Amino acid sequence: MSRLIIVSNRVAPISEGGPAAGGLAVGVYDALKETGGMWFGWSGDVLTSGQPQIALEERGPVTFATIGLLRRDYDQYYRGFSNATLWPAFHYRADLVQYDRHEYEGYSRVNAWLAQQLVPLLREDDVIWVHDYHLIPFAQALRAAGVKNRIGFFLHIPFPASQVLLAVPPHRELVQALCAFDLLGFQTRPDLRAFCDYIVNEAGGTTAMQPDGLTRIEAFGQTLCAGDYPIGVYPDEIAELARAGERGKPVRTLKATLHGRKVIMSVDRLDYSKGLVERFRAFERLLDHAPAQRNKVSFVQIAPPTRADLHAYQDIRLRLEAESGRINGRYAELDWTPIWYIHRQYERAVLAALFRASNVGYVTPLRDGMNLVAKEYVSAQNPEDPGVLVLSRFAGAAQELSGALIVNPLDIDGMADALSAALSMPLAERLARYQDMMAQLRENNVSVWRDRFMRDLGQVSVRQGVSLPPLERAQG
Ligand code: GDG
Repeated sequence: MSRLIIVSNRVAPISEGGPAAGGLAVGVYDALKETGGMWFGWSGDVLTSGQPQIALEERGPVTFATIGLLRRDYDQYYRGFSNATLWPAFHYRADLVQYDRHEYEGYSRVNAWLAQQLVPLLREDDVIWVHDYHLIPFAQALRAAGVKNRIGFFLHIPFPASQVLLAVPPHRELVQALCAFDLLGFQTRPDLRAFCDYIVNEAGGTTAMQPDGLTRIEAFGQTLCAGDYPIGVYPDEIAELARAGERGKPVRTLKATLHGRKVIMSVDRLDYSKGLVERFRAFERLLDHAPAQRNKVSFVQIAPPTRADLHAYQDIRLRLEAESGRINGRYAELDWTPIWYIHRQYERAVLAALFRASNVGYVTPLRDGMNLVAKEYVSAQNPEDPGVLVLSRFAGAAQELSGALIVNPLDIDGMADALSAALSMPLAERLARYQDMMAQLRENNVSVWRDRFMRDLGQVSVRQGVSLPPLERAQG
């Protein structure tokens, strides 16, 4: 029986009822419960001294294996190369890339060290699924330690165009490291295409579409497969959460404060990739151009803090505070605040209920691998009176959610027009768009995402040269 080993930078905290966070954690935890297995990664602790030790915790068929990071490792691997170099580059922000060779060495060192920690816990027929940009060299490190198991990788963020990736000095080493996996998963076809473009035009490798839909890649003396696997949500569970919260206190408070005004809703980690400043300006432009909307609509932006110890994140926070203050100063009246900017986290159920209570979901990242909030917003709507999704073309979700009003987040007038159209859209059109998107979300829910990846990982046998049996389900 093959066990599943999930490796991610952070291991999602699991309470009795399952993970509190969204899509990825829920989907991955479900897979682990079915196949049995282990979730390995950083505990979230940063140690100032001593030697980090793995903590093992069993929950039914799932083992959580977590380990702390030393301060220097946290600074170089996580804060430095992962989040100050790779994150901006992969989100097409070459202008924000900060590169320090020592941080890259730290990134490589921590990947090797984490791999060494995992090796003694592995069995011969384990299947390993590694997640995201923090762990690009992980398979290479496992291979160096003699691990022969099948190893897959899923990139949650975009894969950038070659000319942007070249801004990361060790780009070639990173792509070579990716080629040590057996299967690479990207969120969308454009991401997969960008990767293949690098392979062919920068690495001198080859790519070929196979009859099974996977792309076979040969580069750096390795053969592997790659595909696109758009991550989903569980739309019906979110709908149920939203419905259950309809009469809850947060929604009652919102409605009482709005006095019948319409509401535009956004929820994002406070990240410069999410296009918040442009979004605020487009709302301002709506008020500029459509005076009839003044005092008739409020925009609620929930933006919990994230990576607050990085300069670029302090900067976006200051810019956003300035913009919301400026716009509110310009338009607010004694009984109306145009923008409610809330720099705080809310419970998942509260967010779902707030989505349902709002008229427009305003999701306009400058770049986003997928954007689960777009999918959660649609899922949470009242099927009889749904709100409208305004969605950036640069979110991976725009490849699937054609029922949204698709916008370019750099086109402020275009976004203001889309907001105006969304606020006045007749019920029949809202219903048609909602039903179209819900059908898509149900068809590609998070189990489908996970099962497609696991099936393909179970079938690729290019490295071992033999066909390994598909993964079995855990008993009981
Ligand atoms: C990365 C990729 C890709 C947000 N605020 C609160 C809260 N959230 C939840 C949302 C959603 C999740 O966090 C955010 O997911 P996104 O997909 O929108 O964005 P990233 O965090 O950047 O995620 C992204 C994703 O990985 C999965 O592959 O889609 O492109 O960048 O679920 O609802 N949850 C709670 N309180 C909050 O205040 N409970």
